[in-house]
Amino acid sequence: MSDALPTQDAVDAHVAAFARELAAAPSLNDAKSLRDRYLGRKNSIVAAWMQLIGSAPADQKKHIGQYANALKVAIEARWTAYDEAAQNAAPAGGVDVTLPGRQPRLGHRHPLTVVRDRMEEIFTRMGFAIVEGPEIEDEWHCFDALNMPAEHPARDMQDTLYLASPMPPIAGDPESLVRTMLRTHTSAMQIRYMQAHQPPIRIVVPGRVYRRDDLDLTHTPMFSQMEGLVVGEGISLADLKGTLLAFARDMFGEQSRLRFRPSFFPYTEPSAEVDISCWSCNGAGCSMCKKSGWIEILGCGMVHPAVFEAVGYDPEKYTGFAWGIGIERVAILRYQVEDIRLFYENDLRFLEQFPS
Ligand code: 2NM
Repeated sequence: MSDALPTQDAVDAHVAAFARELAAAPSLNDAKSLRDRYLGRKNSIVAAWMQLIGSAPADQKKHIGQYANALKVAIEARWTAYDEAAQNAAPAGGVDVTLPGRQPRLGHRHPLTVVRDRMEEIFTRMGFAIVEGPEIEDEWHCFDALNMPAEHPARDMQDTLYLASPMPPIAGDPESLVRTMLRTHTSAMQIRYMQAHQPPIRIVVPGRVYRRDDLDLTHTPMFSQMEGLVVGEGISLADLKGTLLAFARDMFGEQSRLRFRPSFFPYTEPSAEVDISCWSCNGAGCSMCKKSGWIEILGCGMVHPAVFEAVGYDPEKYTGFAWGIGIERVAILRYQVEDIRLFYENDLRFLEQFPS
């Protein structure tokens, strides 16, 4: 092509060929050497045409000069357009697609949620259903049905957070106007569940409960519980002990042992407080268990016949057991947290210590 005499057709042919080759150039370096073949000072097509001017007859010098210049301008224009597009397409040096991407900052579950999820998983595998209920309750579900009559000290304003307004009345029913409160335990939901279902029953009820407490290292007016309930024919204290031991071994390790101490709850008879062998020293005595070898972990008992009567179950036919465990207490023991308030302050310096 460089041999072709400078004519307008030759200019058009060179420009078309340059455009075609430029579009096919596999890299910027290939494109640059292509450019040099057309525009370079030496040995390029434009340079060859420029040289022709010197050796051409005087009457043709002007035409050859015009075609050579037209070719130079047209090739330069195409190169500039290509080069600008290439500059915009990638930063200098190009993109290294083999570099690892930036890690996004991931959130994680709250430590109380981790503990609650783990407990739910254990009981789900044992065949329990997870049930949740309302946090605003009435006195019958929270106290009366649980064998806590009107004079019971737990019903006192000192302990319970009553709401200023009653539940919305049901039209035409004056008795529906009842005093409402924040539930002091999730047992109110066990009552609701028994009213709505016939035995056999196997449920755990996780959720927030409220008490009129001042804040300190071990108390918050709101905390979380998980209560469990099993009801059926022939359910015994042995079933209670076996269920809680299976939970303790799964949650705190196979070496766990349990110790049942007689206690009192209005809604169970007999009642017990349960200690677990210290998982830090396995019972030998350390700072974790205050040198006793045992750590108090939950309360439990066989459901009181008065509770069954309140929900319309025949206490001659059915027996059952129930327990209550504090989720914060388990988390405090597991993670050795000094102050229960940390769970509710949302300070990231605390929460980031529990990645999971
Ligand atoms: C506890 C300890 C002992 C309990 C009893 C019931 C119900 F509704 F079945 F009567 N629910 N939860 C119970 C029994 C709770 O918490 C320390």
